[in-house]
Amino acid sequence: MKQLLIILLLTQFIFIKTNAQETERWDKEVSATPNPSQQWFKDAKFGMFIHWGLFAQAGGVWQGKDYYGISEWMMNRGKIPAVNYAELAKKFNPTKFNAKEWAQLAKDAGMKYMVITAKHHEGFAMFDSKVSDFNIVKATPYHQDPMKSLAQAVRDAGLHFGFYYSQYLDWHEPNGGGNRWDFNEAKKDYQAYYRTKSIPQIKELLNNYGSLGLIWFDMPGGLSKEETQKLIDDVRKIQPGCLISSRVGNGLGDFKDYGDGEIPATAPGDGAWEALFTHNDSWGYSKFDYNFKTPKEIVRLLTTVSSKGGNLILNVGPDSTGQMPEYSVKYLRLVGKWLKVNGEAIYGTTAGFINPQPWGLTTSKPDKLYLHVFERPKDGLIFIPGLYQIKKAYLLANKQPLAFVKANGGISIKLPYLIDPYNTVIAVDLKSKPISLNVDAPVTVSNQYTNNALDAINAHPSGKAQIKSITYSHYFGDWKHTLCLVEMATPEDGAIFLANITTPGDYKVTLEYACPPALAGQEGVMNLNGKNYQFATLATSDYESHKPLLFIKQTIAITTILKAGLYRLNIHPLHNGNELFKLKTIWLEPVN
Ligand code: H79
Repeated sequence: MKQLLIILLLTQFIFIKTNAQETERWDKEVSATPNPSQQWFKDAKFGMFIHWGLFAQAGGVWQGKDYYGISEWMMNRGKIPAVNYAELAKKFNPTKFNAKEWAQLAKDAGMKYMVITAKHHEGFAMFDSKVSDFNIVKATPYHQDPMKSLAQAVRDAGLHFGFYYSQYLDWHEPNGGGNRWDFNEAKKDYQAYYRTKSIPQIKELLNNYGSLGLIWFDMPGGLSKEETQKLIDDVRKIQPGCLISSRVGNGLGDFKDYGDGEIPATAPGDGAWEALFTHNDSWGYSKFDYNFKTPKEIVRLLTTVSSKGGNLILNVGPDSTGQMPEYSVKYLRLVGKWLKVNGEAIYGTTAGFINPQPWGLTTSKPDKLYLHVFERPKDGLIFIPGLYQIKKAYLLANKQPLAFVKANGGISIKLPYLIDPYNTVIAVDLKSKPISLNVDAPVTVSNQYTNNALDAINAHPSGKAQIKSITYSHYFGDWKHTLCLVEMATPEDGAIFLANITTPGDYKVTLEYACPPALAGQEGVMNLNGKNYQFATLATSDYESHKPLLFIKQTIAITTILKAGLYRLNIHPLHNGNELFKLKTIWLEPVN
């Protein structure tokens, strides 16, 4: 029995390792000397990503089989022979494509740049290419180059235009990366692929479509650091101002891209960076994917990324007729309406210097702080810890001045009502820029909110415990990332959370975590308010990056806070054992 358990645990360990390697293929490092013409990118904050290719023709269906998950990977998943997949081109005829409409949609959405797939991993060029006949002009009944008119329309609309180009993966070519079902890996000559297709096509894109704001490389491979630098030099020679994404690989590139669907845990500093999300779960058009983010979710996502100082590039997947999904059109325009009123608090801002608060997030400009209120406290007092002096505060939407009062440890601004359910912005004129962002500051907890979250990011880990971004997926390739407190396996591997509880009363304490069935039942202990609370863990699911990760909410304590003040919550395993759980959040719910 014991041996079986050990084998079980070992195999799990191996799984975790290989999965980690697979998902660490997102290069996030950039050159120490990035392209200096990146200010437009830093100020832009919001861009449109478009995934368009033969995968839109299939929409996730191949020979009657439905492939849920990211549709642009269907060829790889189905190990579809390249010659058969290429047949999709014969029907690809986007007669409803209208470059001006797409440019107008991006503009109406408040986006400042657009990036479209010139060639995704399937190897099909969505532009007129002399390098390969496997392109939209030669191989489809459409016979036109949509990228020509799109590049023009986007620039005419005043936006920056860029191409996505998959530089290494090419499932159509014997020498391209990734296709091992048709072509023998041992016979692949990546250098030949770069020399005869990848680099010549990149040069076509740089030479034939006017000024490019950026080239978005993805999934590097097959090149040494020197060779990657040479590729960058080639780009620079043709278009010196064109920015390059970090996924060019080998720690080079001008701006950082995080993992698909990932936001960095904290503001990463001054360099240019981007978080990339898709509107639903697939990047390419998928017939069954209706999990579109609502306008409120998009506004809050954009705000979250801005509050850490980065850009959000949000993807849409047009279908094979050239039409954008109905809900993308509708919801992006609503986001644009919000930005028309509140754009000042997003464009050209830098990371907010106040920690995330129970009411929302902040962005900043010199002498200005913007409070993005997602949830109004019951008494309407927006408490800003660490800020003691301000000139004035007003609602950004209608300039209505707001009263403010000194509070214990900061300032409170009185918000009479929420003017916008997506995000109500309060602009604050500062006397001087105070303290900088401090992630270690205590979390404000009170009975003014229906619930209070102590998130993994707020933990002060000790021993082997650490805060980690855990990657998993639902269907296939639709990556999700959740920050968790992990590696707590002995009583020494624990964490402390600091809570500034501003209103006395009873609070319910609930742990939200994931725990593999084989490890459930281990005991932990939480110390709060002078008392130890013991618990045993419950089973959720095994962790594997290619599967969903389930979380459970388990209430472990109720406690009476008699006095407002700073409280330390300490949590750790009771005995030596295996990882206790992956702890996402500790909830402190006021009992009113
Ligand atoms: O273009 C979109 C995705 O198609 C692309 N990036 C965004 C912008 C992308 N390419 N690769 N990946 C994302 C991640 C690939 C992950 C992999 Fe796997 C893990 C490849 C092999 C293991 C998932 C599981 C895909 C195939 C098996």
